[in-house]
Amino acid sequence: MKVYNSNEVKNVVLIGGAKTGKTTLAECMLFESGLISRRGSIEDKNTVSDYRAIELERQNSVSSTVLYAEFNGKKINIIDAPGFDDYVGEVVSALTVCDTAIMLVNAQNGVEVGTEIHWRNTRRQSTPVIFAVNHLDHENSNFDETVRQLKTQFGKNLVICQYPVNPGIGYNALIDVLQMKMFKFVDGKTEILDIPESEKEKAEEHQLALMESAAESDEALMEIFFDKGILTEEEMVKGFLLGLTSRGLFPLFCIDAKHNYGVNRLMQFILNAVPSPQDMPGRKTNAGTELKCDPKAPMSLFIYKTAIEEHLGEMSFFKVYAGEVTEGMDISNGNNGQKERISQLFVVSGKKREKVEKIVAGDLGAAIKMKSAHTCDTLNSLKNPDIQIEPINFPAPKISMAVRAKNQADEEKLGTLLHEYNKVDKTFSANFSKELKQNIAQAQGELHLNTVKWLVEHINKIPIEYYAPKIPYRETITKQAKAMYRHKKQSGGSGQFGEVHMLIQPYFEGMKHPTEFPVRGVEEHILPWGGKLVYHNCIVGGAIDARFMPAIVKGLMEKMEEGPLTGSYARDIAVYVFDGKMHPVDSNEISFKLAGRNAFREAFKNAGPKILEPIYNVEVMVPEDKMGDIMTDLQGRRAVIMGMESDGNYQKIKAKVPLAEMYRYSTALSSITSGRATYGLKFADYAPVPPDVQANLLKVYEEQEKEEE
Ligand SMILES: Nc1nc2c(ncn2[C@@H]2O[C@H](COP(=O)(O)OP(=O)(O)O)[C@@H](O)[C@H]2O)c(=O)[nH]1
Ligand SMILES: [Mg+2]
Repeated sequence: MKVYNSNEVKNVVLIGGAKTGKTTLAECMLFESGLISRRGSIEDKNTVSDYRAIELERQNSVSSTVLYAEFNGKKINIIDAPGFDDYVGEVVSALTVCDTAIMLVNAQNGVEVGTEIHWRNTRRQSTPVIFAVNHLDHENSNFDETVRQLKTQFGKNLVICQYPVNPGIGYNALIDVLQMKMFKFVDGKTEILDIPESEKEKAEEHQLALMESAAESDEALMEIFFDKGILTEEEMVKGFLLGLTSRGLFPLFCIDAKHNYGVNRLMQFILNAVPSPQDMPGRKTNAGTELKCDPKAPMSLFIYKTAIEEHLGEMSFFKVYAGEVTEGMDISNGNNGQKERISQLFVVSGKKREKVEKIVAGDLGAAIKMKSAHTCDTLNSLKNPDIQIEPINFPAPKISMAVRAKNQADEEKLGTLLHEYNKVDKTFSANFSKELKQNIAQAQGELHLNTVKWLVEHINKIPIEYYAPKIPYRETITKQAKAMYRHKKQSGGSGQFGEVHMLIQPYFEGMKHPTEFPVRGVEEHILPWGGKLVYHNCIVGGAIDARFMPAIVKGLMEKMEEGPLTGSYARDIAVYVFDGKMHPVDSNEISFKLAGRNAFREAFKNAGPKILEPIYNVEVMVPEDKMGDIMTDLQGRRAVIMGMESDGNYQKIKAKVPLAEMYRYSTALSSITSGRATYGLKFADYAPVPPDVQANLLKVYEEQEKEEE
């Protein structure tokens, strides 16, 4: 394959709601470029993009596919992204390396949840967007209504470059306002005709609007437009390039991906008018500098995706940001200092790979068998070994589920496997929680979890099941209490003896010490599970030897780790050991550890003990008409509403909600809003549970303890 220069490459990502036709459009683009001689279809399970077994079975994309089309002597890299929000990680990584997003819209449905979600992703990453209205051949497709919804939702900077002449069954003609021609699709051929009389007025209206929009992007163009009242196609294209780059203009095209109508023209537009990698602002580095796409600079490339490919192992997908990478090149990983050699260099189209000698700044490629390179790493030439490009901002997981192998014997294998899976998918993680004694999987949603389950069961042949995760409760106290405990054991030879008197009280910043005894020493323990244990030595007159103090603290710590109420971690407690007794022969460390631990347990019970539960900050984006239902549902989850903001036709509800009430929230939200809402959550703090909840938790724990006895 030819080596493409930076200005001969365009990187586009296909986004949009599920089933809008992204994968089918990708197939058309490959066909138009001559890479394939026959277009596959979703129904026949033979598209280049959806080639993975899971995608063939489900007939939708679950991960992004990297493709390319060589077209008119240039190269268009295409990333076909999955539509469902559960796979948002794949979209975010593709948006990071692509310079333009093509948003597909189904003309039957107009703006869908997916359209809005993906729009927000492009906004976050400042990616230029082109709209491609698809499915124009359906009986109930509605172009005008689709455009109206797009304008309402995404603003007036939407510029109609094409409109359909005969949408609906038999659709086969569009007016191209940029060229002021009619495109008619007959028997696999495109006829470019003069605009018929009946369409002239409408076309001219659109043309004027289009010129105005293009002129608005640039003062020089504005002047030409004022002077002459018209812009040439070339001038318009220049305006488009500027407008797209600054997100001041969003061109709209018409396609029919099923019949491959309008795709060739869309590709021409991509070549001529969308930003090339050199037109885009540089990528930020961790050092705060900017890495502009410069083929002459020392080489830096960024790994945006890692996939496990059959028979090949890990494949690293990258974008070259500066310089050029060649086969056999020695490189250094900016993130971990490891040296590597690029043994084989590829360009990829679905599962097909072609070996290449060289890839230049701005272009996408892939490599295999990297020793220490992971997603988000920067690999550099040895001249500039330390560059680290800013990592991809992957969304935090939204749901947690406990997961286990159906056969106990597979448990260990599963743990390793899920851990490996995190390398490939940064929006999924699984870790064994020592606290909950469960393997906790975290993901974007239930569809995401099910995809992982499918892969583990079909590819690794380990049957697994998800079940409810335990809640990481905490325990603390609300008032002062005293207790003493004497540990005494007389058996045969040497005995055990230790007696500890203590006072405990809630710990908080600026709390006051009790005044009845002097504080002689303070030890502050920051607990690994949050909060503190502050230990005060108040012993006078040598009632307990200093050498037994560490044993007492150890005993306390043991009980803090397995709280007296429900066995959960305890936190934020101040302990004062103010008296005790020793035996000249029988006192030893173990005795004081036990005395300390049991005195603590007794005191704890009388100190107004409370169970605390994790509270999360939850943000829900809901369509306005569903606000009431969502609020009612949230209130049923013991939520405290913190505020509301509007964002287009959406309302953002901010609330604090106990984690215990968020179980299966994504399913509930989805069923209330028919999948039109999204949410995110983040740990906020611990707060006491209401008395009825506490009573119930105590009861459950007691029963559990009895069972274990
Ligand atoms: N009639 C019609 N069907 C289409 C069109 N584009 C895609 N499809 C069909 O819509 C379904 C979803 O397409 P797909 O490419 O998988 O959508 P994706 O989820 O966005 O990748 C498939 O059955 C396609 O054959 C179109 O323009 N017209
Ligand atoms: Mg798809």
